[in-house]
Parts: sequence; C-alpha cells; structure tokens
Amino acid sequence: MMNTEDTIAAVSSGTGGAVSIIRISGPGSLSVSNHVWKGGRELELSRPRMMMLGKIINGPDNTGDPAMAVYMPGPNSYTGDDVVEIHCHGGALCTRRALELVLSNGARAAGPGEFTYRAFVNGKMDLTQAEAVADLISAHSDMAMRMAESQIAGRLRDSIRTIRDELVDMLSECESRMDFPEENLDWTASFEMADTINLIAGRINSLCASSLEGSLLREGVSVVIAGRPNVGKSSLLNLMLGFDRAIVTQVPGTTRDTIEELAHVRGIPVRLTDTAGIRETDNLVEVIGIDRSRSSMRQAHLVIWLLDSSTEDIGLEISEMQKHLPENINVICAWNKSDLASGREYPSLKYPSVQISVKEETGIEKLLDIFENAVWGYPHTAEPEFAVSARHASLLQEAVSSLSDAAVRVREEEWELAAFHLKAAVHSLGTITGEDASPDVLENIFSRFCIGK
Ligand SMILES: Nc1nc2c(ncn2[C@@H]2O[C@H](COP(=O)(O)OP(=O)(O)OP(=O)(O)O)[C@@H](O)[C@H]2O)c(=O)[nH]1
Ligand SMILES: [Mg+2]
Repeated sequence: MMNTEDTIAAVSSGTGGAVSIIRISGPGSLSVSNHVWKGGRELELSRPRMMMLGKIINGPDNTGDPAMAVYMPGPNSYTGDDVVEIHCHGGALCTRRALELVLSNGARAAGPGEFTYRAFVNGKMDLTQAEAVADLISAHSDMAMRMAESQIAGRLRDSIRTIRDELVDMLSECESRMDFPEENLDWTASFEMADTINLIAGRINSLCASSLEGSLLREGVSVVIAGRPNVGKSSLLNLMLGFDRAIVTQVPGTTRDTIEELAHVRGIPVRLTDTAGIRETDNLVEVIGIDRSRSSMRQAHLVIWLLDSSTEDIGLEISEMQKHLPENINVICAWNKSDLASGREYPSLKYPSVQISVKEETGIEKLLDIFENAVWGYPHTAEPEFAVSARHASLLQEAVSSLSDAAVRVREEEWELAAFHLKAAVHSLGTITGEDASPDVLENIFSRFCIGK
C-alpha cells in the first residue's frame, strides 16, 4: 500500500489552463517548496491559507517566473498533512518545469488519488466520501453531481455508521450473553432482538434500492435511435442534443455509420446513438452501416424506434419494425412526421408509443416522459435520497443476508452463531465506509482516481 509518511507532489490542475497548480503534501512540503518558491516573506511565517506572491526559483540568480504559493498546515488541509500549493503559469512546459523542480527537491511524484487517499487515512473523510470525490469529477449531469455532493457531505456515511453502531451494540449483548449465561442481567428478550435485526435489515435494503439510480447516474444509459431510412432519426438526434451533429437530408440512406454523443435528458446522462436506417440494400457501405445499427440495438438499454406517420403502408411500417427489433429489449415507438398525417389512427402496439413531429417539435415532451419512466422503471418524481454504487450495493446485500442468519440464531438463543453473523454484517458495512476495507479494496478504489486528486 502507498506510503503515507513521505512528501508527495503532483499537478492538480487540468492540462491546458492558464494557471497550473502544483500540490505538495507531507511533512516536507514546506522545506521542498522553500527550495522552489521564494516570496517577500517565508511561507511558514505567512498567514495559513493565504496566497502569497513570489517567484519560482530556477537557477542561481533566482529570477524566476512569478508564482503564488499558499501554505495549509495540517490537519486543516485537504489531505490532513501540511500542504503547499504553488500556482504558476499554465502551459505544458512551464508546468512540467515547476513540477520537476519540486520533485528534484525532495518530493515524490504522487500516484492516482494519492492526496485523497491520505485524506482518508488521516480521517478527513471516510471511503464513501472519497469515492464521491471521484464521482463528482466524472459527473455528467446535474443530478449525478448533486448525488456526489450529498455523498461528500457524508449522508451515506452517516446512515451506514448509525446502523453499524446499532449492530455493534447488539453484538456486545450477544457476547455478554455468551460470557455470562447464568447472570440473567437485564437482557432484551430474544424475539425482540430478532425483530430489531430484521428491521435493520429492512433499512439496509432500502439503501440498496438506490443502486439503480447510482448506476444510471454514474454510467448513464445507452439509447439507440433506430428505424427505416428517412424516418427522421438524425433529426431527432440533433433535436435531443440541441445542435446539428448528424447530417439530415431527404435522401433515404443518409446516415451510414453510427453516431454516438453524450446528452442529458431530464437530468439523466445518456449515450445517444443515431444509426443507419434499416432496409434491404446492395450497397456495401450501407450494409456495413446496417450491421452496426443492429449491434448497437442489441447493446442498448433502450431503443427509440421511429416510424413514419406519413407512410402509405402503415402495416409494412409496423411489420418491418417487428422484423428488425431484437428480442427482449426496451423499446419506445415514436410515430414521427405527424405534421404530415393529422388525424390518422394507428394500430396499438405492444410497446409504449407516442406521436411526434421533430420538425414542429410536438410530442417531444411526451416522448421524454415515456423515456424517463422506462429508464427508472417506475414513475419518477422525486430525486433519490441516495445513489449507492455497485460496490456499496453488493456489500449492503451481504450485510442483509448475514443479518437474516443472525436473526434466526438470536431467536434460537444460539448466541455464539448470532454473534458470528452480526460480526459479518458489521464487517460488510465497515468495508463500505472503510474501517474494515482491505488494502486490495483501497487500492482498487484509489487507482481509479486521476493523478493530482
Ligand atoms: N415533415 C417532416 N419532415 C421531417 C420530420 N423529421 C424529419 N423530417 C425530414 O425527413 C427527412 C429525413 O430526415 P433524417 O433525419 O435525415 O432521417 P433519417 O432517419 O436519419 O434517415 P437516414 O439517415 O437516411 O436513415 C429530412 O428531409 C427531414 O427534414 C418531421 O417531423 N416532419
Ligand atoms: Mg440519418
């Protein structure tokens, strides 16, 4: 596991900005930065957390580039260590030179997520908060961001710790029953204790229920727009994106390759794919494109199948759809070009369907309502309270199953076995918040961070 005693440094700002931030953390951060940066006043004599103007010392004459520095003595810093940040001119070369200077004066290059790892080790945050920092950086939608912020604020940690504390109390009761079976102290009745355990399992289950939200908000949903040529697929893609990404023409077979873009639809991050219109054709390029349309559909969470309202032959339009849609897939049917077919009746389909006109932008909100319900799997009004990750969900599930075993044993007054299962549940919860997380788990989590965070 990573050393947490030495002094580490990395560029914490993104590439290409006007200003770069070199972050230094560890017991040697002051002495390292005193070799690299010089201001009117020594950093250790400056007011903590106040920006000081100075310059980078590069060469014996000390006529370096202007740079700001700020000293944040531990434990009141992001990592909990002594931290110095040097804000210097951006640009790849300036930044690299400043970092090299820091590294050649005693700091070690930080690994991915190593600053946040130190914050975790130093007790500045638990594991769920550290994970939320990574979620925040990669958030693709407002809702994902709000969920990450609430997790950083410690809402998930607090709920899990509360439950864990209750279980620890029960565990000690089991253990004293084991140790002093004769004493008949003021015990809780075993059936009452078993009921309490089941109630706690229920609370854990309701945290688990938010894992769907969690995976949707973290990974997004993939939505494929498909249909016969010329039905308006590319037009719909452009409308949903809010800019002209795909070429739209009246020529059937305009789109040849799949086009994928990230969009936010009703606060949900969506990977939206426009596809080549599906038909029989001898054109080699089009055939390859249609193959791609088919494989995109198979991999999609949801297909929006567009139909042409203005077609002569509605029966054919529907039979073509049935022929080409893969089995077992979520589908929404949208009759497009309804502006050309006012008052027309459509046979009912086995999929939810809606009439729209991309041209006149009618029916789109209704389409999005159906989309939203399809994604969440139920009418979705309020924002979820939590959005646990897949890692959290599987540990929560483990805890629930240990608790159901524990409840059985408690009822039977088999205290040793009850304690064993309670301990397992406590351990699963502790792996979520980090108290009981193994080095492998930590390694796995922090290695997914970017360098400098
Ligand atoms: N009247 C009308 N025309 C539309 C509507 N939506 C799209 N169109 C027109 O239909 C034609 C085809 O639109 P595209 O978006 O290129 O259709 P597509 O499904 O992507 O076609 P391919 O890429 O060839 O499969 C264009 O001329 C659009 O302007 C609509 O709602 N009403
Ligand atoms: Mg197209």
